[in-house]
Amino acid sequence: MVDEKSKDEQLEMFREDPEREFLTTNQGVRVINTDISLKAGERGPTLLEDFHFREKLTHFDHERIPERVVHARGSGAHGYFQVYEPMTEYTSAKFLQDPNKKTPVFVRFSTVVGFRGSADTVRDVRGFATKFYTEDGNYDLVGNNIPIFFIQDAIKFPDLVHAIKPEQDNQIPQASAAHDTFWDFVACHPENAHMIMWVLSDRALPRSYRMMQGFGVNTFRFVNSEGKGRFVKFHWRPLLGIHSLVWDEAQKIAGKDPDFNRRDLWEAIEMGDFPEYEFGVQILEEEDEFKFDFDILDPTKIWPEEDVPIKWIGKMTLNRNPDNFFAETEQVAFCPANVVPGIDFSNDPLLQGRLFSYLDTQLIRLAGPNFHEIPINRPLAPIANNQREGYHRTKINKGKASYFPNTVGENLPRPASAEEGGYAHYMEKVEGKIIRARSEKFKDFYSQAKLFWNSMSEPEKKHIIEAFHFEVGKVNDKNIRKAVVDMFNNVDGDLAIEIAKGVGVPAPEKKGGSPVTKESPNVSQERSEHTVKNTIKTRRIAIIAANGYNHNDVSQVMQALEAGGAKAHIISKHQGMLKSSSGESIEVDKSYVTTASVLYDAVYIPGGKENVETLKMQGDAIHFVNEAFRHCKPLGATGEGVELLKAANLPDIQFAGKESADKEIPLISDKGVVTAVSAEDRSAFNESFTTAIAKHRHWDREKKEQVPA
Ligand code: HDE
Repeated sequence: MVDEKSKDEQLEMFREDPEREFLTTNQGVRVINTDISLKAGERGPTLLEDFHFREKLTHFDHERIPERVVHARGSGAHGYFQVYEPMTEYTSAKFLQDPNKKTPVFVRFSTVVGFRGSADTVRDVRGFATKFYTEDGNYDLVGNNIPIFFIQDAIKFPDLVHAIKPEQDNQIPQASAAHDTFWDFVACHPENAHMIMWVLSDRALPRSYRMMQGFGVNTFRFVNSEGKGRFVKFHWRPLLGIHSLVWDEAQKIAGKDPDFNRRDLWEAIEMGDFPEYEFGVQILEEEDEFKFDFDILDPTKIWPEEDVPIKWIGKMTLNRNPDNFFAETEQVAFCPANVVPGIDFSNDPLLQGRLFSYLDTQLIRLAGPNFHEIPINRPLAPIANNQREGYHRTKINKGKASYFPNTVGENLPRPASAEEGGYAHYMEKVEGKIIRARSEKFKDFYSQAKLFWNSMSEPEKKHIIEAFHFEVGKVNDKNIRKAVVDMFNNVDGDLAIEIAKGVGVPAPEKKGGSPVTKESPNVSQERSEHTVKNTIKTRRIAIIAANGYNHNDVSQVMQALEAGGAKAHIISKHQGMLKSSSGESIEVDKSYVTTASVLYDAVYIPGGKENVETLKMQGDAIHFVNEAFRHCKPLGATGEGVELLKAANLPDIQFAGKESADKEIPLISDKGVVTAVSAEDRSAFNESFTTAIAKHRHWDREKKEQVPA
């Protein structure tokens, strides 16, 4: 019986608490000294017979394995999955039948392009790979946070990856698409158009792995116990909503905290804020295969949710951090070909290639064919077959025979029938000539790129144009820049004109564009019904303070934030204790030099005359406010704290306060800047500030470009 604890229990057999009393060699011999090598005389050469020295160095010399060729940088977490209701009608997969069953999972989130030590917040697709340890064997859903892909056929994958990785001669740039070879590739491959729109959108800058969607991308199949198949696409949606960073912020975080997303995931799980994602499927009857103006096997196309709604069928909770990064997160091996009965493939040509590539890459990355024995990769279902040798084999199979059929080993292990749980491939009827071609509908490169563009909110459109300016603006070759502009003229003429303005090439001579006028609001993060803007759960709020702060203000706001599930940090010039105007004290969590506004979701400034007089003289405090303002984050201030916002010269913002000796302006919430001065308004402040934080960003401020950041 597989349950929530099964994988943990299996891993327990391999865990070792390192606090043993004596240091030993790998042969278990106690070591007498590990600091000084064995020498011929105090000043003589080191002796070869110092086996401890040799073992220690040799092991160290071999401590690296090749990083993944893509998705090298990742972070993992354990958890479990639970289905809402039996999916018997659609699939025989056992982990999708019983709502009481908790199937253990291991998830690895990743960036794609950067090397293992690169920064988290680069503009990139994010991997979202899930290993379900089911009673039928391991099922891997190896997805991304963008529902489509750059190319239509796996044979182009090496070209794509060679183009986007750092350039051949100098290995520049790291973890970035903003260079000539990538945009050359884009301009040579119009099938990229739709994916580029997504990659230049806010989707490529997730605020947190806990706040991004996941997609299976390729078309798969559900097959029920009667052998009926249906096409499916898989989706994950985070219960915290879908939220992103802004580009300037993302770049700064890459310096301030390159581990931003990794740390966020780790800390959330450590604090018990377990990330949760709903699992959804779009299900398509086989008879509807040709009903659409796109080919359902084309991985550069979504199935718009308006046409094929998502059925939300279960929930995944990530509740445990790995014990050891290398053993688990680095050595985990995902493969889209790892399926269980009830889940099958489609002829999507990208998927077909993926089915080959993952096992192949793992053979070299994990050095041989026995990597399924590495604890994190072991299924919970028993393994029995005749594959027994090869590097790093740990299992000791007893008996004489390693072939089938046999008479010396009771003819076991034997193949199972479908009724006994044997995997029966879906009996799809296939006909055709051997040919290098794709169906006609694959050639429509622009309609869904336009659909995506049409669906964006105004701020999202602005971000895409700015992303083009950054990415294409970094391309040295003007011909490539021009080719990109011309390519996107096929998507939307106005978009092409806007791109051209920022990248130093002329706009297209003739305004073009796809005729598509349809929208699909759920592809927009802002407009999507899958996003959530009514919770402040797990958000980080910076409280900027100095000596003389108003203790009542701080404790009230902290209480309200914590009640909503947010975390507040006190930030000041120095670490240590601050004294309030009424004599209490509070510990500073971070100093200006150890943190920055970009690492927080919102900023609050409490009252206190001395407090604000001090903050007004600190460029770092003013910068904190300015930067948060420019990144459209909620700002809150009460009492004299409002004076700091005023000192930061925030344009066109209305503040609460005294307008004249006898006129007091009450609580104001203007474009996410929430201020309260009178005691009465302060009681309403918490709710107003919390609402502003739940909204995440206040884009109407973006036009205030005069504010420095
Ligand atoms: Fe992958 N991909 N991929 N990919 N992919 C790998 O496998 C590949 C694609 C994805 O956290 C590699 O073990 C080909 C789409 C994730 O360990 C490799 C093609 C999607 C991860 C590989 C694709 C993905 C990988 C590198 C085009 C979203 C990281 C290391 C046909 C659905 C998994 C490894 C982890 C990793 C091949 C395209 C997702 C080389 C040939 C589309 C999340 O096998």
